[in-house]
Amino acid sequence: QQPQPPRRGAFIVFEGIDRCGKSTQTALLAASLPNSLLRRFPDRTTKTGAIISSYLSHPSSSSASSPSAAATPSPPLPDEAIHLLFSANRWESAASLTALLRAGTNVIVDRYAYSGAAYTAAKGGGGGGGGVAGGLGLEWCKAPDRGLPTPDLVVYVDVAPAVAAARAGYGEERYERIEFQEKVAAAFAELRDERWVVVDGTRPVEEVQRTIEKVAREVVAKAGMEPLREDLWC
Ligand code: 2DT
Ligand code: MG
Repeated sequence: QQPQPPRRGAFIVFEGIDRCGKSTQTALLAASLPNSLLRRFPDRTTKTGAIISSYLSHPSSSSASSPSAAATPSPPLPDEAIHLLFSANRWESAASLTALLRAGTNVIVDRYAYSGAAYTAAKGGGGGGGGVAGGLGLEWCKAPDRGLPTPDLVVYVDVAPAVAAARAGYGEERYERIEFQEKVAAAFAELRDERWVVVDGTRPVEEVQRTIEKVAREVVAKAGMEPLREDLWC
């Protein structure tokens, strides 16, 4: 008898605002789900990731005119440019993600293209389109990620910005301000699709974990019978 090719793995994405508990929950799921691997975006270990990491550690707002700009050797990156770098950072990993999935590994990622679109759109003055038709509008923000591997499940860890802000370490990186996070949350809401499951991130960690694990196991069972899609937002 011929050996069967492996069932493909499931592609599970976690999304949410800063300090919603995604990192805790992705780690717990990776530890409990057999044959799984955890990745995160931005992947700060690559060349684009190094630029992104330096951008994020800069404490200023999204404005390109911080007072310290004159003292730095290169001008701050425009919102459009950093957006494209975040997308490039995902495209760098796309082939390795699909290879893992095809080989039967369940791939769990902490943030993906939804964060990419939501965080940049939040700079464009709107939750969603916010009346911005061109640069930084939601459609513009989604465009560079079109055609990436499509998740089988998006777990949205839902926590109100005011609750997240009270958690440890808040405010260390760019974007960690309540007013901005409100806009990010509104943009996420516009990106919701049929693959999303919203979990209440204010429940106890173990309870959230059990809820997510149950959904994830169902998705893993189904994903093995469906082709892998590389048509995000197409
Ligand atoms: P972490 O706090 O999860 O390390 O994320 N971000 C993330 C974007 O603006 N665009 C993207 O495409 C991604 C993946 C969200 C660091 C910050 O980077 C933001 C928070
Ligand atoms: Mg963060």
